[in-house]
Amino acid sequence: MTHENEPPPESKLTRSKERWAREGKFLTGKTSRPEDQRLPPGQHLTRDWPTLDLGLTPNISRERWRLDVYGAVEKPIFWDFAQFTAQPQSKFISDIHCVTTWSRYDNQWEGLATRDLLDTCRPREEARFVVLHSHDGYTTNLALEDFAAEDALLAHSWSGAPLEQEHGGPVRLVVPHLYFWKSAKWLQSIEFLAEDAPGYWEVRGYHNRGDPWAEQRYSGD
Ligand SMILES: Nc1nc2c(c(=O)[nH]1)N[C@H]1C(S)=C(S)[C@@H](COP(=O)(O)O)O[C@H]1N2
Ligand SMILES: [Mo]
Repeated sequence: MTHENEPPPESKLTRSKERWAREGKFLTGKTSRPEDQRLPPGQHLTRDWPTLDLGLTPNISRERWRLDVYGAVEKPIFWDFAQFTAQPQSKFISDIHCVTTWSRYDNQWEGLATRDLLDTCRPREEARFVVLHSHDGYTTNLALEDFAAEDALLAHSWSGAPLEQEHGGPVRLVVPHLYFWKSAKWLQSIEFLAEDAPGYWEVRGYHNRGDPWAEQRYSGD
């Protein structure tokens, strides 16, 4: 993982990160694993990249795309694509684990780290959950700690090229430590909430959290 922009030596950004570190906020329990334990239980490795969605492929150009961040935040955001890419850029390499049992290693993503987004929008004290809203009507929910994982980002590029429309371009969320249904494609808005609000698959029998290492595939697992 590399973080390309050097943050200023001291800012409200670094101060809030220090505070989170003190409070143990956003800890996901993620640890680096030896290679033979890299594949979560019940998963198999694939080299291609399957497309999974509701059967709609919203056609949103980078010119028309906007990001709306609202709800329990000190500073709501409404960015066009140029404003979005003017934010600090991160490049993360991570594995994909889909609940339908395929996994794909070493995906190279580029975009805005969710932690950098949080430094800008500043969730209010009561904010505990995040709901992602997408252009196809899809929604998915995350605990704030999961959204804020150190390798989670709002990605506009994959393998050095603009993220393809079928994979959620212009911008999708990527949360590598959870099953891939949490990684909303065609991202439209991000809502911060005090109470949890299960999304499209979460109200249709999928697990509310979706940790692949604990095989949290379906509710009741
Ligand atoms: N907007 C939106 N995001 C979505 C979905 C969807 O239907 N709509 N499907 C989810 C599911 S179930 C999976 S497995 C991944 C698939 O991403 P991919 O098509 O890039 O492999 O996107 C997730 N994000
Ligand atoms: Mo999925």
